[in-house]
Amino acid sequence: MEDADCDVLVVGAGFAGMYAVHRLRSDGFSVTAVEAAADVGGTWWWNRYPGARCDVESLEYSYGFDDELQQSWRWSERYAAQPELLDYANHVADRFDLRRDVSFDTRVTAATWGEVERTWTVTTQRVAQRSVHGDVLAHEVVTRRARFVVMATGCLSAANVPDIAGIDAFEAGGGTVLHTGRWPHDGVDMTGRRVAVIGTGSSGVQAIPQIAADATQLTVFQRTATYAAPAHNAPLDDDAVAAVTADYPGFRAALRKRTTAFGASYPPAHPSALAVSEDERDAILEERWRQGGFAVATAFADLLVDAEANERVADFVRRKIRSIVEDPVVADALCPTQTIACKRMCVDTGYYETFNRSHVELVSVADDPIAELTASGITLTSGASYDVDTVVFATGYDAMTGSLDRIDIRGVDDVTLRDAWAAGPRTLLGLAVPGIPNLFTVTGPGSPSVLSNMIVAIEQHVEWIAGCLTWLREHGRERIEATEAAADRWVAHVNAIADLTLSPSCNSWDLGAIVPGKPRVFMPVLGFPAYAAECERVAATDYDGFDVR
Ligand code: N01
Repeated sequence: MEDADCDVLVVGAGFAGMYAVHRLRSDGFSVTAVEAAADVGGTWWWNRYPGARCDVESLEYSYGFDDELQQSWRWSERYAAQPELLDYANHVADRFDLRRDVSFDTRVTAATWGEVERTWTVTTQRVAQRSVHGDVLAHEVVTRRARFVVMATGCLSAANVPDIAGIDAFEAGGGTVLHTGRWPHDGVDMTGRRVAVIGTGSSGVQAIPQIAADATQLTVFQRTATYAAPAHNAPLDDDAVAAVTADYPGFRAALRKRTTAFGASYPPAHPSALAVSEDERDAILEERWRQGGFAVATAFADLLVDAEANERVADFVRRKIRSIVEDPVVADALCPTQTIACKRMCVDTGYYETFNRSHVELVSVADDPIAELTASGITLTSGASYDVDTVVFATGYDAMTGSLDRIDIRGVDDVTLRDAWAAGPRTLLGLAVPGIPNLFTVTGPGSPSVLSNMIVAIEQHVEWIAGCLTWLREHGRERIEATEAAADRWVAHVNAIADLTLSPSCNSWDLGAIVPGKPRVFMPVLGFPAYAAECERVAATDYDGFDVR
């Protein structure tokens, strides 16, 4: 093997990359990380839209790998807002002196495996000059070589801006175009503006009430109505914090035993929505609505496996929407018809109430899609037009594969990851790809990732990868690759589990449905504990399913 610049190159310095740097460094590997943003934080560095907040409770959505770290941090609210999450990322980076091994403002554009050298050559572009608006005016190319690559590029980081004609014309006419995941750092003053928000997923649902508070006029373009339950966010009181911090390790261990690795505050699910009377069911759901967050979505164990059970819960939420929204026509349009909790349920603060405000209009684009942006606003296919001066795309992400696909990754025999995944992503455990040796994906497609608590999923993956690299070192091995057969079995397993549920029944980004033309393959695997046990089994059997040399 030829000399490399470092043992491991980590791509990304969000929560996954930060922990990878710390853990691999602690295990005696030389590590370099590269990060496209100017600092740590990943998702929470980019997502600065008004109302951005995590929908997993803050005491759960935080690292558990170091007890002194978790005892050193005090969350202020039940659900942390983006600025506090970014402060937390900075706190971790400072505490473990992570930045000394991270090159910021550096984007990976290509990574090529050298079979003879058993080394990755990674091409990066480092920003050399930015305009006052932050646009990259010049960059320099820097090449690095590493024995292993860890892709900590995030599941929801490649922004999806629909291919709608006329964006240039709109901007030339003085209009402002924004995406929730690429929000300007100095904020946007919406006062006096006529704003359009396109998209009503988690990001739109959080941003819409906040934008409505400042804008003169807000028009929401909805393609699919969404189910949202109230967050009931509030400051965390000292007793609630102490109840967890008194035994943080026990709390974390209990989280890892939960299917989603979050939701410890929700009561256990009732066995079936169909095994109780209508009154009992409504009483259970009322209580869960009062608890807020994902308590409704986790009320009954058969919610995601029995269509009738699902419909009963969906009906409850629709009745809630109708009780909140005053105009029955608008309420009707806001009532979703698809399987509830098939797409991730939204956790809101005043979302449905916002449509009672006189300056807020809901426009359905389900049957009358947006045709184009013009110098003065938005025109639908029917010809209906809306004058606006700001368009906010809350249109989500090229989820799970987008951030990897955008890099020219070439493995054995120059096979590209894009080609290998042309019919949909194919991995072993969401960690490794056949034909792409010595490269690991953190929370990649085929792992629980976004269907679980991302921080728990990240810790489990980074620890597995660190354990694998340590094993290779101890056994004098230098090359590891997932086998085709094991990856085929794993993809079949992921889809077989999904097919036992109602999860594939809606147009979710889990299926790649947000991005036109993307293959429809169910990407994340359901069930964190069984997944983690399988990862442990593979490691304990000297990496069954991997070709190790
Ligand atoms: O994106 P989404 P998101 N014309 O893909 C619509 C996490 N997250 O950024 O449903 C018109 O959910 C699209 O319509 P449809 C969380 O995991 C978490 O909101 O495809 N509309 C949909 O309404 C979440 O699930 C938090 O018909 C178009 C919306 O845009 C994930 O990120 C906060 C369109 C996209 O919704 C993604 O959430 C934010 C078009 N051409 C995000 N294209 C919290 O922790 C797309 N849409 C709370």
